[in-house]
Amino acid sequence: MVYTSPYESVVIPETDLWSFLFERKSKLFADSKEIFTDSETGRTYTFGDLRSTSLDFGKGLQALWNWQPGDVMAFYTPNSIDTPPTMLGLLWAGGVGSPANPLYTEHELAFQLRDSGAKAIATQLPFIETARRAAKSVGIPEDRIILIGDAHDPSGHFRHFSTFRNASSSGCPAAVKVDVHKDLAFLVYSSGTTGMPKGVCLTHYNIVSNVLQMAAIDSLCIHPFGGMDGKGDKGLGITPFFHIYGLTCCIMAFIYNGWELISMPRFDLERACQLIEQYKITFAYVPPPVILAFSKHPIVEKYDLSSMRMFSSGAAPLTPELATALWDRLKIAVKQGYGLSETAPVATMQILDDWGKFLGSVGKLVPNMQARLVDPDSDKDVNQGQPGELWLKGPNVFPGYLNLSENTAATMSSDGYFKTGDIFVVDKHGNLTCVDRLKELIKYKGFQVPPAELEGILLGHKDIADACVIGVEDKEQATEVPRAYVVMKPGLPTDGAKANQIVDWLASRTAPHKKLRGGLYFVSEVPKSASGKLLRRVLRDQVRQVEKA
Ligand code: 4UV
Repeated sequence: MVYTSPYESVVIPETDLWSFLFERKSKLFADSKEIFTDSETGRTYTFGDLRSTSLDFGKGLQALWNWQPGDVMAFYTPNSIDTPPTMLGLLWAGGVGSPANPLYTEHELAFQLRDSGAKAIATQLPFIETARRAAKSVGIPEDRIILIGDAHDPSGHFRHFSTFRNASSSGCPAAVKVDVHKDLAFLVYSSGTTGMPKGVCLTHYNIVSNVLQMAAIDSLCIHPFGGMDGKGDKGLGITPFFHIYGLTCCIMAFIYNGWELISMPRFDLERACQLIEQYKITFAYVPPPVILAFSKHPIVEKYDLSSMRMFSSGAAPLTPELATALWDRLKIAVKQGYGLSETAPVATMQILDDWGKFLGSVGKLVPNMQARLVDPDSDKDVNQGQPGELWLKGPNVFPGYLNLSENTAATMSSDGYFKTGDIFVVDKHGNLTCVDRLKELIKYKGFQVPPAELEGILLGHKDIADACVIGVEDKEQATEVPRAYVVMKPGLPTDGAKANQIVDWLASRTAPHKKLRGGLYFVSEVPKSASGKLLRRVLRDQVRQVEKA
């Protein structure tokens, strides 16, 4: 059975993202409307600033670097209010943005730079050393590293993006013409259903679609120009801009809707509470561990959070208990959304009225989306109420993984659906609930941890013969955590000290969210199929059985 979004379809214009955001015929807000404000400095971009700064930067890229359509720029930076104008200027010039986690190691960053074919890197001063080393290892010249943020390089060696303004010519030619269905706006990285991180190609049309699909749902939840205090809604920018969640739901949706985002460079609970009180913030997009912090931590009591009307939770499952705990304590509703990098990202979302009626659900399909729930063994639809793999179709679904046609083919059905690798049930109202994950991906606080990547590093350890990494639940932190099962080479120690040593050894080679917080266990073998394929799921099911008993 094909499930169709119950919401009225939205009309999606065939427009590039820059023009979609900045050249709307019937703009509903003034150029002076504040859109991005830095939580620490108070520095602000109004809608008009964003437009002119992005235009200047785009022109500067063409004039100074001869930037060509399709050229990729990596963004290796924590949330900065300079990311939106830089990213959009890049798009204006026909470029493609590829954001990376600023806590990536040199090796992790180099992987993405190489794979995406990045021609330049935008970063901030504290991250310059890692950026420089990664750039060198893939042959990006040092003068193609530019700085954003408040700090300039005192030596002047690394150019600040704002200096591109001075180089720009006058006049305002249109954005570089793109084929909105083929040309990419973003290249984000996800491991998908299996293996190493892959470049998820997202076209201009994908992103424009998702902004409009979300806006249709938001119009049922948020009152853009009313707000709690009559001055309009304000969001707290906690979600990382380097993840598709932040990129679409924070950067693009806020510009489109004319909302103000108070952008935090990193999440800190007390600082978040201060900002909510100070700016009278009304909503925020967050992952579940942030809901946990607001519902449990004593520090929250010190602040007046009465302006907050709603959290939207996504990127990992939110339990009904957590949603209820937040409401009981603060009377803040938390609705849930679901999606993936491959769906740009929002595929389903609760509306505010539904959150308490359908606790644990991720809501209904957003407009213009269709879905099937399928038995992955037979590719046949399951009966309603039965769990099945969620397959999705819609204008926000990506065209494929970069240079990986086999992976792309494996993830698309013959009737044009994208196979999510997540198991869902649907109720008679069309509310979807995620009940399990078929794919091997682990999510630590909403961040991706690809097991194959950690296993690959572990196998590079001189003492290790084999390894299998799975996700285990950490209820206290409301997240999964990665755990390794390791086979040592014969005769080597398998005690706690050795396990800790390997955990630390691995941690020094990865970004912090990939740390083996679920521990490392020594085993005599890891489960494999007759053909030698690692059976992570068997191990995961065994662990679940033991934990249940
Ligand atoms: O590719 P990715 O890292 O993408 C995301 C997307 C986050 C979103 C999407 C839509 C929203 O409305 C929102 O608020 C946040 O994280 O990881 C995709 C995988 O993350 C899991 C699921 O396994 C996906 O395949 N995931 C994402 N959201 C949920 C979830 C959820 N609400 N419940 C359970 N799992």
